[in-house]
Amino acid sequence: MGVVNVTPDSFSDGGKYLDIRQAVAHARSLIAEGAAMLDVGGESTRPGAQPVTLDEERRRVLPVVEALVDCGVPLSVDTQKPRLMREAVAAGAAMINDINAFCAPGALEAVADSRAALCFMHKQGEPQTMQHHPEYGNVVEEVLDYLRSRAAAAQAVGVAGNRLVIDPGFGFGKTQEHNLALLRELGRFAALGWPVLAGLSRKSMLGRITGREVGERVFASVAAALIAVQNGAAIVRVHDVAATRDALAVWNAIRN
Ligand code: HH2
Repeated sequence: MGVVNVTPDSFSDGGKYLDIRQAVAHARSLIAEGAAMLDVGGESTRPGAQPVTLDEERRRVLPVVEALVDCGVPLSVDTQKPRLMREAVAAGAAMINDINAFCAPGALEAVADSRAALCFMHKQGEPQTMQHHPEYGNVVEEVLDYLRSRAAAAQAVGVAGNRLVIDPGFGFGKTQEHNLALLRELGRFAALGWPVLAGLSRKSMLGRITGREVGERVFASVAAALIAVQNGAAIVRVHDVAATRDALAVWNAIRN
């Protein structure tokens, strides 16, 4: 899954693709690199990010979805806003990716009566403050329980189990130890039976390991994506598609 951020403030590529034409061109280059799907987002959720209004997010996201709807790969829209979820699905989005796990009032209902997939991500707290004091008794058990309960809530409003995707939410209200434990134990998430999405690309947990700035985390990101897939991830959300594809191709060749 290639990341298309139509934002001025995303942590790794903020401002680069804010213009609709630039975002669409970037999306097409990710497809040419081998992205099997794209995730279009109009609101940064990095630690400390400020929320954007519905109008602004809509203005960023919908024209990009409309321009790419026939691009040949499924489109995911990264949003927490029920109105935009509905509009994105109507515009042809195949998945809604919600870092808030469809907890906003009306979010589940906005997508339930469509055929779109729903990606439920775990986070603790809100982006503005989530990295201040993340705390868990047992991070793996708590995140598993949370995702199980959100999947049950979706199924209770009529969403078929085969439309669900789950994501432990790396970096969203988690310390380094929490993130590493979740990556190490990712197989337990896959064992729940829903496809697991892992978003590790260029994140600060990789900066902490390597000592590298965000623009220099490609190798670490590729390693992390490969480990995630080996541990059961079905989808890896990445900025560096070509490099990730190559690493996965090597792994696949050996496996097969
Ligand atoms: N991470 C980011 C955004 N959306 N969605 C899911 N399901 N999982 C993730 O790990 C995830 C996500 C943060 O990355 P990015 O989009 O590159 O930055 P920003 O939030 O600053 O736009």
